[in-house]
Amino acid sequence: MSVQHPQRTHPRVIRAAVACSDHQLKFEKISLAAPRRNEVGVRIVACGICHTDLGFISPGAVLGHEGAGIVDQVGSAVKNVKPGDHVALSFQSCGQCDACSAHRPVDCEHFSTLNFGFSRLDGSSAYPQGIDGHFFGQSSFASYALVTEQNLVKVDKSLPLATLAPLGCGLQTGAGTVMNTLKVKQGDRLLVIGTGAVGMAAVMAAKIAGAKEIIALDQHQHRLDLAQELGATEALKTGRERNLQGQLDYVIDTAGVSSLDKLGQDALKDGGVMVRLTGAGGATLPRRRKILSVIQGDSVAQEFIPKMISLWQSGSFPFDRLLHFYDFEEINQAIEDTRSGKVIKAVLCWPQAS
Ligand code: CXF
Ligand code: ZN
Repeated sequence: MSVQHPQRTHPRVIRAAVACSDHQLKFEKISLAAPRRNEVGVRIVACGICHTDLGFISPGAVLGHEGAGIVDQVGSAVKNVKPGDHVALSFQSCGQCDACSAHRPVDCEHFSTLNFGFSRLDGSSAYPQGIDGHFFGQSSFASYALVTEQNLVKVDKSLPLATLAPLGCGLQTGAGTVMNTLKVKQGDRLLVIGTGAVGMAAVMAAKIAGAKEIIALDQHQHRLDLAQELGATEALKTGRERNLQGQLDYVIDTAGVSSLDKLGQDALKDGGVMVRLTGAGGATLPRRRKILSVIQGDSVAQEFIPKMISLWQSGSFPFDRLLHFYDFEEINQAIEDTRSGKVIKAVLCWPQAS
């Protein structure tokens, strides 16, 4: 006989880092509605900071989209997780449109609303008036988030949740671009512009794929040094680039700086492919080259996050070397260090009850 747990139906009080008019984030106690039938309440343990969060800071917003935590409550229609399960969170998709049915959640017809609309798909909000939540279907700069089965990935309880948190966006984007979108193979030559978390993940994935030349370009020497430890065969400092004209199979632009984007285009061989992970450039294409705009490395999070975890466990994807852990209370400092480039991937952690 199954034991029935009473469902909590009233709102709960959570702590959330709410953006203020001075661009600082301040912790507030706010109420959050109980999960609907398709929703999952997750107690957040940690959350990475991604540059996309910084671009959406506006008064009332609760950002955060690289959350990881423990399932606390599930709605009646939720099938694949139960309270106590550990989960990593990723981007949101509807699970029902043509693209989702075709196993391409990055092309979900509701991608913009679900990830950037600060509401559920039907326009409602589980947050109080004046608070913009549901960012990427999670708003994980908080002690608790309401998610769905589409943006959670169940992970083994023995794994460190704070380490796994950034897999859900930045690392998935960089590694997925190399493995899923470009399918880089042995002997290929590529340039990675920008060695933040996305670029570093691309470098590590290209090494796994057996690329012959992995050139990293960045303005920070400390990042270039780490990129070389993680697999880059050559490091180029911005402003001191060498001539790469027509030499490369692939260019991955994670920086979105138009002069570097142009350098990347010129570096491609005929038939070469360039991926833009941020909007930049707009130049014409006099030669036969392809420029792709890629979201989340064309990943299905439920497949790609376990793949990254197993590559990490085998030692070939040492993404933990990119992480700097902060207490959640230090969120403004962590944001400043992310903006300045002092840290590659800041991860905010709530204190854990022992
Ligand atoms: C975002 C970038 C903008 C399009 C959706 C995905 N990736 C990471 O934050
Ligand atoms: Zn992101």
